[in-house]
Amino acid sequence: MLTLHTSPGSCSRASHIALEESGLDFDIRLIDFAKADQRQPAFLAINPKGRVPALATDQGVLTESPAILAYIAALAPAGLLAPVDPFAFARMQAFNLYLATTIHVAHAHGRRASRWSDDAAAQSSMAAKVTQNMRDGFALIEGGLNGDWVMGDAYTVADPYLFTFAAWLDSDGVDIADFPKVQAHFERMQARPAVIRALAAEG
Ligand SMILES: N[C@@H](CCC(=O)N[C@@H](CS)C(=O)NCC(=O)O)C(=O)O
Repeated sequence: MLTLHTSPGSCSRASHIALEESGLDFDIRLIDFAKADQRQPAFLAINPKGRVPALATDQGVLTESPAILAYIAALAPAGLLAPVDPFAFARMQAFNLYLATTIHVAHAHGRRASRWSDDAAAQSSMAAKVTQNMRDGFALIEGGLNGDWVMGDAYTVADPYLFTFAAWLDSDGVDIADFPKVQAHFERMQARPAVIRALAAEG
């Protein structure tokens, strides 16, 4: 059995959607950031990093979105959620790692600047760069999109991951309409039954 520890609207939404798409048996545990659930001993025993997503499996707990997404794709029927071709798979991973290490971090410099500095001036300086950094990152993504999905014609776990970060653009001061392919992808994603189910389960 798979249990995803996830928080509404967070990066863990991508793993939640991927599970919905996979047809695998799973359940979710909602982690409430407003109650600081992620810092409570019960959750730290599951993920000492104090972050979501955390996927509990029969073999142990997996963390880090790109790893969880690749794992879900590997459990799902071949080709359903990730390319079978090794080079295409690596390209999907490159996209997901760009989201994890550049886009996610650029976003976090807004609300979570205290991770990098205790200095109030440095924190506001980092926060002031969020809009520009997100805009630059999404300009790059826009330029690389070619087809309905991140990987072209085939839907993969990169799609819910992109969808999750695209939902943050507005709060980062970026108008998604400035990126027509990203916006069309976002709308395509919103129509998918798996996405509708995951968002409903988030509450
Ligand atoms: N590198 C991790 C980042 C996970 C992460 O930062 N999750 C955020 C939500 S988007 C979190 O749990 N934040 C809680 C906190 O910072 O207290 C991944 O890609 O999964």
